Amino acid sequence: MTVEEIAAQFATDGTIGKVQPHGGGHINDSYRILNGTQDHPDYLLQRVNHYVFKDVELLMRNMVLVTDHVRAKIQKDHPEEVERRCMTIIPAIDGKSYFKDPEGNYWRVLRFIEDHLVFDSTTDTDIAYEGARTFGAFTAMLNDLPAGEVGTVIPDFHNMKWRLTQLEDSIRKDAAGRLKEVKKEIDYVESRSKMMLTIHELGEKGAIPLRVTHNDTKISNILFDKNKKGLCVIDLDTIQPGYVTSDFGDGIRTLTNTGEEDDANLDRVSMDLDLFEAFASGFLDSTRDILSDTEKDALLYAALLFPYMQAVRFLIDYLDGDVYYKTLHKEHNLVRARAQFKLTQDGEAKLDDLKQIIKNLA
Ligand code: GN1
Ligand code: MG
Repeated sequence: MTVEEIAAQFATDGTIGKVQPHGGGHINDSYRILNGTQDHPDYLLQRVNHYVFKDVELLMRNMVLVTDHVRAKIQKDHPEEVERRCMTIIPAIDGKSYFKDPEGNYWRVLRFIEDHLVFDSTTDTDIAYEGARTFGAFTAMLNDLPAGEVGTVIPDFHNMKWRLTQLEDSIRKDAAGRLKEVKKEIDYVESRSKMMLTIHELGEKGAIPLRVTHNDTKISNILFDKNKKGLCVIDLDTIQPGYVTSDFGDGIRTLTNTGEEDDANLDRVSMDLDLFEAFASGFLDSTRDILSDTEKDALLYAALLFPYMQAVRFLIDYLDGDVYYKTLHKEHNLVRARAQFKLTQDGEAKLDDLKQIIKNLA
């Protein structure tokens, strides 16, 4: 089926005009459906990667539950802007929240939010603050949705213990014959594994609660309005039960990096303290009243854990032969892993500063 034919399977208003590729992302494919009829909204058509997301029905059920929950809150505070501040899922004509094509691909349609800004990265601390405040507000709106009500889309997604086991497995198999190239990286992983299990252990003990978490809090998953105020949290695929540290940690990982996620020049990769402070400040301004002291203390470890865990994930995919992340060249996952290890090391070197910043804000 063509994307136009697929778009026609949904209960959209107006007519389907041009359908054009939209945005980046390592996992899903997105298209913007331009409305062929004036004064009718555009839409976002997405093919959900079902290699990564094994249970798309569950994923969509979570997405409906969470957007309904959040919409009800936004309705109270910003009744005039509900459709800009919350994703709207457009059902398929059979009423389902997705459409499965004859080849077995899963598709969904969302209302396109007009006149937004997206930042793939930023050095502007106001934008960092706003992004974090918006993610934190999302966490806070979900505070009263019990974690058990959403399903687990990717088991053990941010479980460091399991990621280490997965790495051992990939080392043992050495499926792509690349093990010999990554000895140094593996030594580093081992040398830090104990500290990096801190959050996992707090969770196991029940010292930090399971919440409904977003699990992919990069700045590009926030839509901003034209005044650079945070508008809407997007990319809700990985919503599932998790710890608040995921949403803080992945935000820090992606936002504070002075280099690229896949920077080949490691001198460019470091953790920017001003951006760290801005993100922590925005996140805590929205969540200060709902987080426990133990959760607040755990945020510091999250700042190191998330670059480290992402590095391990890229390393695993490199060893496995690039089966998970889309790659642009043969060494891409290795380059990514090295950049994320560098970010972890820089965070370690700045640990006292990070600690002080969180302490002052919490
Ligand atoms: C993937 O596709 P994207 O960019 O939203 C990944 C995240 C990683 C990120 C690294 C389901 O997210 O967990 O942090 O790449 N998503 C999944 O860039 O694995
Ligand atoms: Mg994502």
